[in-house]
Amino acid sequence: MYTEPTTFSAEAYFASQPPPPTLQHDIERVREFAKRQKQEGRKVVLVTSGGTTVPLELNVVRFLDNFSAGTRGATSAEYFLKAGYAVIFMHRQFSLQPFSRHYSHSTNPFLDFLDIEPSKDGNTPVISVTPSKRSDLLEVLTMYKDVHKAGTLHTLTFVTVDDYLWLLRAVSQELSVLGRNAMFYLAAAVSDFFLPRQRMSEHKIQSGKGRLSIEMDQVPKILKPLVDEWTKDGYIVSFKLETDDNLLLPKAKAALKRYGHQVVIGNDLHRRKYEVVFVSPKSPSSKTTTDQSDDEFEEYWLRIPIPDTSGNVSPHQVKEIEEDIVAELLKRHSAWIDQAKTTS
Ligand code: 9Z3
Repeated sequence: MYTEPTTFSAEAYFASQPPPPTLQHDIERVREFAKRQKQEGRKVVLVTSGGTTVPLELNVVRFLDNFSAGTRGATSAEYFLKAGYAVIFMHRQFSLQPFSRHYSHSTNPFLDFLDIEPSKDGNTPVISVTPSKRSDLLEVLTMYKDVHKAGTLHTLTFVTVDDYLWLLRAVSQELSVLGRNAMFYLAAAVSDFFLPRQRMSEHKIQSGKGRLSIEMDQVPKILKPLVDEWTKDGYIVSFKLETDDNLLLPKAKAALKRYGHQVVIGNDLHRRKYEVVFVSPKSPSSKTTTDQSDDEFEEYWLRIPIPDTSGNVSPHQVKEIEEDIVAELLKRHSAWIDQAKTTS
């Protein structure tokens, strides 16, 4: 008989919440991808991106969602690819993706910069790209085609927090073959609370009975087994999102003490596109512990100027903070790899 735990450990969670139906297929593709990248000598980064949902019904009509358009993840994935990394891009279905993000239907719909030219021979008209948009498109399209040809981008999709957690566990286990050459860039906005399947209503929750109360459980803290069990040597970067500035640094440090990974990137919801803070242990080799004092962590602030929003600048010309975030991480990841060589 199923007895529900009061708080879910990762183990209890995976024992009671079913895997997504495509998990086995996804794992096999990731295994092949990781093997090929290893043979070809590339570093691999898992980028998670977008928000997870928490369904309230088994036949789901309603769900809770987490804020995230997927800009951070999709943009960063492009910079990792440019730097020669292979990328596993694990994203929320329909959130932004590398390359196509430049032509998002809401901010830069591609139909708006296609022209129809009358045909010269009286037959089919010709479609052409508006001249002012050509150079940007050419640059994005060239990168996109190159990445396809090189086979360095692998995409996975999640919707619910269940999908996300099952996938994260499986992918991280597969990436352990890469040892220190694997990086985890956990930019997805992951639900903190969920409704276990065993307590979900089968059908649409009916209205007409007044206030709706739903008691949710805490999603297990998945960074702990990620660091300790699933990928012992991977370079792990998590993100901390806050709306209260005063909480950002204490929460980032608390996460490092608790999980013992390499970097927490803190961002404030409203300033996230122009300012982030890297928090990491002062000595990267030291294992963090819960009783570690706050001065054993260092903070590194990254800021870019707030761009001109007059609309005169092409989205492609605007400086993106992810370029600097990724550049900083490339240095840190290399140092982390070199460190293992000198200590072994
Ligand atoms: C982030 O903090 C991301 O930077 C954003 C990116 C979600 C703010 P957008 O996709 O936004 O560019 O619109 N991601 C992590 C959020 C999160 O759920 N963090 C957990 C927490 O803060 C820890 S893993 O507790």
